[in-house]
Amino acid sequence: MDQLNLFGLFSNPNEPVQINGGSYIYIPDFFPHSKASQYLKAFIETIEWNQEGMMMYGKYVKFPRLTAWYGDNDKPYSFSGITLQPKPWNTELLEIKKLIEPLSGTTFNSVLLNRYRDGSDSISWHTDAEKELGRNPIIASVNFGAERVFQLKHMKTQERIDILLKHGSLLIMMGELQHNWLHQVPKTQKIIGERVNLTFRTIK
Ligand SMILES: [Mn+2]
Repeated sequence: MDQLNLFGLFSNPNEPVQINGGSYIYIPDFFPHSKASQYLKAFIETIEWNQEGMMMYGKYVKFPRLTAWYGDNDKPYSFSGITLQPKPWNTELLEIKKLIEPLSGTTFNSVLLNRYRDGSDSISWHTDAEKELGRNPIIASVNFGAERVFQLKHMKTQERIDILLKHGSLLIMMGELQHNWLHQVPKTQKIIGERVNLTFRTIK
């Protein structure tokens, strides 16, 4: 699927966008709307969601979102100070994994799911540079439900990139992005519904 770019030349929307110290691919309509809605419903109904938390300044604080961890092995995965054991893949997760692997140029062995119940659920500035993902991890993020703003911030220059993650969209972060850019999904005052985000990863 080619499209005309700024210079009147054909460019491939699946080509990575090069940014300062990283690259990404964003495909807003990767899944047809109706298919994306089916996935949203299935994940809300069938995933075993948990509200994790962590100790912060001597106090237990719950994360403002629900999470779940699925994968094809029993390697524990640590992030934000917590460790999760994966549950086995289900049909929908395997289906999506197969669809996104060719574009990502890699195979994934696990997926972290995040469920943002409304605008007050969020995730604050962080990177996905956990050491079990190896150097320059490829992370494929699939989005269903309410549109939320995904923000990137360069660690040195503070340069900012905002991407509105649409229902049925695919965002692949690659190259050195996790070493140079933080990302977050901020809270919003807007009255919005649920969003389910799947981030496929490869644990080494
Ligand atoms: Mn992340």
